[in-house]
Amino acid sequence: MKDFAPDKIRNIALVGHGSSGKTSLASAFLFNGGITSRLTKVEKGNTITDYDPDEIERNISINSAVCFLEWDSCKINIVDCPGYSNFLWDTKACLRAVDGGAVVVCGVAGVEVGTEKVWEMLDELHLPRVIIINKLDRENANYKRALKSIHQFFGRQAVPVQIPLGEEKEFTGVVNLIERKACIFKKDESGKYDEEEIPAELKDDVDKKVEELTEMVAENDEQLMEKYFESGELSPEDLTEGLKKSILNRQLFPVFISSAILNMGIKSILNGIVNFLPSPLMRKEIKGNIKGEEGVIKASLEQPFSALVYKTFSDPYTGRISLMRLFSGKVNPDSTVSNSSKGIDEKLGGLFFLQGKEQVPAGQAKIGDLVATAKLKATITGDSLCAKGASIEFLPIKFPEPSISFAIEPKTRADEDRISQAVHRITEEDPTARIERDPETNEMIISGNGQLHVEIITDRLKKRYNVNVNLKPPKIPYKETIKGKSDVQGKYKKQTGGRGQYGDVKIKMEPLPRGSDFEFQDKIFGGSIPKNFIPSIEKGIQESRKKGVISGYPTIDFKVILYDGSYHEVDSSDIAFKIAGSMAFKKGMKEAKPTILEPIMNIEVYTPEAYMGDIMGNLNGRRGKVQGMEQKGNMRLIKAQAPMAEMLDFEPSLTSITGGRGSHIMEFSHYEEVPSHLQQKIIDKAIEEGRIKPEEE
Ligand SMILES: Nc1nc2c(ncn2[C@@H]2O[C@H](COP(=O)(O)OP(=O)(O)OP(=O)(O)O)[C@@H](O)[C@H]2O)c(=O)[nH]1
Ligand SMILES: [Mg+2]
Repeated sequence: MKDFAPDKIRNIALVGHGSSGKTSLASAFLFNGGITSRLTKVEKGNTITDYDPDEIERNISINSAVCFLEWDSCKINIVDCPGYSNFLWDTKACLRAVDGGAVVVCGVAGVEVGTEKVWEMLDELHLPRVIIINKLDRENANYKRALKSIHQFFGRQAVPVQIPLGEEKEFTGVVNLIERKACIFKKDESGKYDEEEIPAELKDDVDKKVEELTEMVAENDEQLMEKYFESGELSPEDLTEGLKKSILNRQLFPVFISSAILNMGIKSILNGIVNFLPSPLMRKEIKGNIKGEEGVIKASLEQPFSALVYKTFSDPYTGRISLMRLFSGKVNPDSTVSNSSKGIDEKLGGLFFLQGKEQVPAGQAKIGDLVATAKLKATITGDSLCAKGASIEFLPIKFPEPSISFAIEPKTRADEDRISQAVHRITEEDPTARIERDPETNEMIISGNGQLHVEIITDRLKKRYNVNVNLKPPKIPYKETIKGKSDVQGKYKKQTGGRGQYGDVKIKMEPLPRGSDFEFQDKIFGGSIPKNFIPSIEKGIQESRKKGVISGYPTIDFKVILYDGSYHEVDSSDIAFKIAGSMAFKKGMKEAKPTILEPIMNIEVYTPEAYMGDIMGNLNGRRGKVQGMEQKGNMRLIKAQAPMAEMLDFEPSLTSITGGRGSHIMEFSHYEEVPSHLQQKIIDKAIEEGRIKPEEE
């Protein structure tokens, strides 16, 4: 593998709404870079970055994948990220590995809900970006409409550097506004084109666009502004330099155009990535902890090695593979480094670059590069690695809480035996997947970021680990809390022949605000209970609060104050106080107006205006509360909150109301009390499931 100096590396993520053409663009990039000998296609299942059988079967990206190519003496590392909302957590983690984003917008639909989500993620990380309006060859593609929606969402700073020649079937080429040249593409997907003068009928339009671009670039640079005033124009070199600076400072976002599947416009985009997006050495804002203190990691080869593990996956042959981004220094294969997040040493294996699923030996890795290594012992996604003694730790990667849970049932005993090993591997790779046993019902619960996510996890269980399961209806993670206060005694006393048992506690229980979970306060003065028994009392309460008194769901958002009690010189023990604590908790819970809480989701729905009334009606029928509405281009954004229990089948309703044109994103927001007339149903169900016994109610 050729060695690239850090300033010759570009790390970019292809991001955007589902199906906007990111994987197809990655294919076109790789073909133009000479990595593949023909243009691979998502439909043919032969792309480098959608290699997983799950992806090929569904024709969508489920996992991010890395690939690279050489362009204009630079190495471009590309992370092809998924666009569907169920998998955006992966996209978010991968953005930590790159220095810029290529935001892909569908030329038919314009900006969609996923586009806006990834834009927010890029904003959060202060990443510069280019925009690509793709699919311009497709029926109903409309460049002006797509550009208008980009302006409406992201402002006028999104500035065209190209305009299309024709669209839909007539899309034949592009005009590059910087060089003022027209490129007419051959119709054979080769990417070859003839450079021509700008067609006379477009001249005025091009002049106007060039002027707009020049003005926007000059506005951000005094020297260029002077030049522009004096001569009335800027040279292509000045424009490029000026653009580069404005893009780096996120004052401008250049808009490119393409047809990925016809291989049109791709070379200009690759030039744009090399010319306009920063090298790893230009990153200034990588915050972290250095030797225990907040600081900024210096992007330099001379600094000690530091890297962030942004992804983990398991390969059937190699085992666990960790993908890391180097932010400083260099590292050799087989060296021992420190995992500063866990405070342990890790021995690296060989280092390799990933070309989709292929492993290309890397030798030494340097600042800026994306490399992978196999078989790290304990390192997981989000961990920081660094040279021993350097103690560099990056900010952690925050993953969303799972938004939906289903019960699963192993089909046979053999499946049951295999499941725990498989679960371990799956959750290692996918930090937002959870598979746990519900202690009350003893059911296996699988949780993820949406129905599709959970279906894919169960598919994986079957295909990769030969574990067959039945997926049962979704589970709502209800909780219990209290609305009132109580003051109770829990006394455990047993006299059996020899040594007895004695524990006696008095506690007060009080509600806490939503989201505070649990607090235990020790207010024992004067030794009515010896200090050494207090942890056992808390433990007794902690264990029994996993199960509420009316529905058996875990209890949250309350405080227990231990204020009095008594003990026996001989008979008192840890276990006796634990039981006393547990008894007091149950009694206290019952006397403090217990109630059931349900998860409330934040929902954002994007829809054409015509369906807005129907969607609001539908949300109202789901106990939803509409919180706001915004006009987003020719779409409307509805923001609402609704109970998870009512939203499980929202997706098919939305598709049928909008004929597939609406999209939505849903995430957990907070817990709220279930209206009293609906609580009995939950209690009945809990009894049916064996979560609680009727007399326990
Ligand atoms: N006509 C046309 N179709 C395209 C173009 N680019 C992609 N497609 C098609 O659009 C669909 C989605 O393309 P992908 O490349 O998988 O899109 P993606 O953004 O990677 O999708 P996800 O990763 O699943 O979010 C496929 O059927 C492609 O063949 C294009 O430029 N023109
Ligand atoms: Mg894709």
